[in-house]
Amino acid sequence: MHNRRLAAALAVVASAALAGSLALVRPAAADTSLKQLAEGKGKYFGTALVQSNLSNSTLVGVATSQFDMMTPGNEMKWDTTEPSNGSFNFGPGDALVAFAQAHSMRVRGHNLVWHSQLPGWVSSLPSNQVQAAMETHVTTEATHYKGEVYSWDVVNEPFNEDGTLRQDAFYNAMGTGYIADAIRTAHAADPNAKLYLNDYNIEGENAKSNGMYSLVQSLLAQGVPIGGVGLESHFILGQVPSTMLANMQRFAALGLDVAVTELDDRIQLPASSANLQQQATDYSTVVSDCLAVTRCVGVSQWGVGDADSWIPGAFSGYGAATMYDQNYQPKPAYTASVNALGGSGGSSSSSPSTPTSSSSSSGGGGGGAACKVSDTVDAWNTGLTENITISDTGSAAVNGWRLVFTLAPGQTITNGWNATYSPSSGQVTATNASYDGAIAPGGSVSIGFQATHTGNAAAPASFSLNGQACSS
Ligand code: G2I
Repeated sequence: MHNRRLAAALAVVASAALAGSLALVRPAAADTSLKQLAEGKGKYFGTALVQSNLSNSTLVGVATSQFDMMTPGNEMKWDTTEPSNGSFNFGPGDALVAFAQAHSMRVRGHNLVWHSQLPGWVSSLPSNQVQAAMETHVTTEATHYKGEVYSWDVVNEPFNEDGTLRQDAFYNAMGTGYIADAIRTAHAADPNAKLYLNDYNIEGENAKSNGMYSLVQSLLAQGVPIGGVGLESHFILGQVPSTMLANMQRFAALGLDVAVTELDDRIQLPASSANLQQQATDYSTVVSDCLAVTRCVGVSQWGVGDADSWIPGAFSGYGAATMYDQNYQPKPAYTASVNALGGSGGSSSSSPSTPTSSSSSSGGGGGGAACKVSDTVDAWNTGLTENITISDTGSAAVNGWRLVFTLAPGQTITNGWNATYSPSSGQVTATNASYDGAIAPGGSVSIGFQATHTGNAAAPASFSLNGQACSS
C-alpha cells in the first residue's frame, strides 16, 4: 500500500509541476487565496475532487492554490470501495489522498454509510446480515485511512425532509441504533478522526434540522463519539436560510463542530450579471456565518468550478453554481468570499488585507495569532515525549486555537493531552480542548503528546497558530 501511495504521490507531484507551469489562472494576489485567509481565521476552505479532475491542469492549478481541504467526490463511497461483499478497492481513494498530501490539503473522508451509491449486494442482504456487513465495511475503510483523514462523514444523508429517519437498508435492519453503531465502529478504527453526520436541507432551522438536532442530543447523551454535523449547503440562488447562523450556533452549543461541507448555489441558466451578484451575496453570507461561529471549522465547495460541478447533470436548466466559471476564472462569488474572509478580493495588489467586523466574533482577538512556541523532546529508542508551550505574544486574547506543525518522518502520535491531534503523522493539527481554548495576552497553555519513532526523534518543525507562524 505504501509503495502504491508513494508512486501515486510522485505521479501527482509530476502532474502538479506540469500544472503549475501551465496554470494561467491567478485570480488574486497570493496573499488573498481562500485557504490563506481562512487559515488566518483558524478555518479551512475546501473543495471536492474526483479522480478525473487530477488530469485537468487548469482545475488542479486553482484547487491547489486556493483550497486546503479536499473531499473525494465519489471515490470513498461504498460502491467504489466494496463493490462486492468482502472485496475492497481503495485505489481511487488512495490516489486522491496522495494528491491531497502532496499539496498540503487535509482530507474529509466521504462517506462510510449512505443509502445512495450503495452496491446492490448490501440492499439484497437478509436483514440479519446487514449489521455485520456495515461494521466490516466501516472498520475496513476507516482502518485503511486511519491517520490520513481529518474527518469522516460516517453516516450521510440519514434524514427524510420531515425529520424522521430514512427507511434505508440500515434503518430497516437495525432501527435508529445503526447510527450510533456506525459512529462507534468508526471511532474504534480511527480514534483521531472527527466523526460527522452530514445532510442537506439542514442548513436553516426546520423540521429536518430539528430531527438532526434531536438525534445528536440523544447520541451525546449515550456517549456516542460524534464530533460534528455537516451542513451540505446545496443552495438555490437567493435562498440561503436566514436562520443558518442560529442553526449552526445551536449545534455548536452542544459541543459539536459544524462544517459547510458541499457548498454550491445554483442559478437558472443563462445566468445574468444580477444573478452572479446575488450569488456573491449568498456566498458572502455563508462564509460570514461560518466565521461567526467558533466551532464552524470550515467551508467546502462541491467541486472547483462550473465546468466540473454536478449541478447541470442533476438539475436540468441550472448551473453556474460555483465560484469559478467554465474556464476557471473567478466569479463575483469568489471575490465576495475573499472579502468575507477579510481579504481584498479582485484586486491584484498585495496591499494588506482589511480586517472585517466578523473577525472579532470568530475568535475574540481575530483569527490570526502572534505566538511563541517552546518545546522539549525526551526520546528513547522507539518513543518520545514532546511538551509544547504556546504563548500569546499579541495584544488580543486568542479564543479557540489550532496549532499546526510537522512531525519528523517516521513519527506517529499515540496519545496526547490538553488538545486533540489529527492526523497522527505528517502535518498535524492540534486543536484546543474545551478547557484551554482561551489564551490571554501574555498567557500560555501547555500541551503535549507521546509518539513512536523509527530513528528520527527530532522535535516538530514549523509551528503556526490559527494560520500564523509562531516564533520559537
Ligand atoms: O449529489 C451531490 C452530492 C450530495 N451529497 C452527497 C454527495 O456525495 C453527492 O455527490 C454526488 C457526486 O458529486 C456525483 O458525482 O453524488 C452523486 C451520486 O449521488 C454523484 O453522481 C454519480 C452519478 O449519478 C453516477 O451516474 C456516476 O456513475 O457519479 C457517479 C460516478 O461518476
